[in-house]
Amino acid sequence: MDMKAFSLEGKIAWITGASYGIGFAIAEAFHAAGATIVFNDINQELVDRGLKSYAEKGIPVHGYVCDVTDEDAVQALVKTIEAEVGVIDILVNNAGIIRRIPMTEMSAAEFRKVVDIDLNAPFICAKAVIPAMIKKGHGKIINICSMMSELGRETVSAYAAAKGGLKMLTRNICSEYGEFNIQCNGIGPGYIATPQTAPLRERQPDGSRHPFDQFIVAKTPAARWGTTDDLQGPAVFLASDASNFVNGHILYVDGGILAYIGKQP
Ligand code: NAP
Ligand code: GCO
Repeated sequence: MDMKAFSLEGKIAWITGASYGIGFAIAEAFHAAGATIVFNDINQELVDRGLKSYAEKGIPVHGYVCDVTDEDAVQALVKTIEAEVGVIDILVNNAGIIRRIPMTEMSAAEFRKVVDIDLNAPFICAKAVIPAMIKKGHGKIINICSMMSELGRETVSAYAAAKGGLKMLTRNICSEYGEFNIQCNGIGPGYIATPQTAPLRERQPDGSRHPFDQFIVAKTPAARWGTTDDLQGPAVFLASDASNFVNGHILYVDGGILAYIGKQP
């Protein structure tokens, strides 16, 4: 086997919401594999923060302000990227939010906002890049799903509904566009230490670990929270030619948590 199959040389990758966190780590890995990196975030402050962080790592990037829920803005951004950088070979739908609110206390507007960013936006971004991928004869779309694509828990009804839908959107893009040599797969991170999960890891007033932190570590065979680095190899694999016959698959990168019933208390 030629290991060049894992290379992203010559490829243009757009990672949404990648000023920091998981998206930033994926962009870092794609750069190391040879890709040209494009990222967006929701405002100039975050894009500037991202540009500074990438520069500190010596990673040349193209950064743009774009709210991925705004279809006109996304369509315009893709045209700008095509003019300024080139046709997008790899899309990573990473931008996402979570709101942890008991369902009966959550407003419909709050529910809609989570679904808009976590599910509607991946549809909007994929719809914007697929036509050029068809013309080019290949494309890779990676949707950042979640363990909540499979499991529920208290207070995350909107997020679980969105991420469950994102799993099926992934399978449907595979079904509809696989014949054009477009592979659409998902990555389902387990519990990863990023700003999004910081509230679940906060030290208690007495200095003890957060109960949820202790719960997750006990529930994970790897006995630790994941890091964004844990997602880099799987992301490069799904973005590369090495995965050209993998389609509609959700690759769970969770330390084994989905396979494990949990330690006896
Ligand atoms: P994060 O630290 O909150 O970063 C998400 C990024 O997306 C932020 O830069 C955020 O900007 C941006 N964003 C939010 N709404 C946007 C919009 N409308 N347009 C453009 N950008 C937008 O999250 P993360 O932990 O890196 O997670 C990244 C992805 O992985 C998300 O889809 C998340 O659901 C998923 N995930 C995370 C975990 C985990 O344990 N961390 C596990 C499974 C899946 P703001 O800073 O303004 O919000
Ligand atoms: C939560 C967490 C999870 C993780 C991730 C797990 O509140 O349960 O935020 O949802 O972010 O999605 O895969």
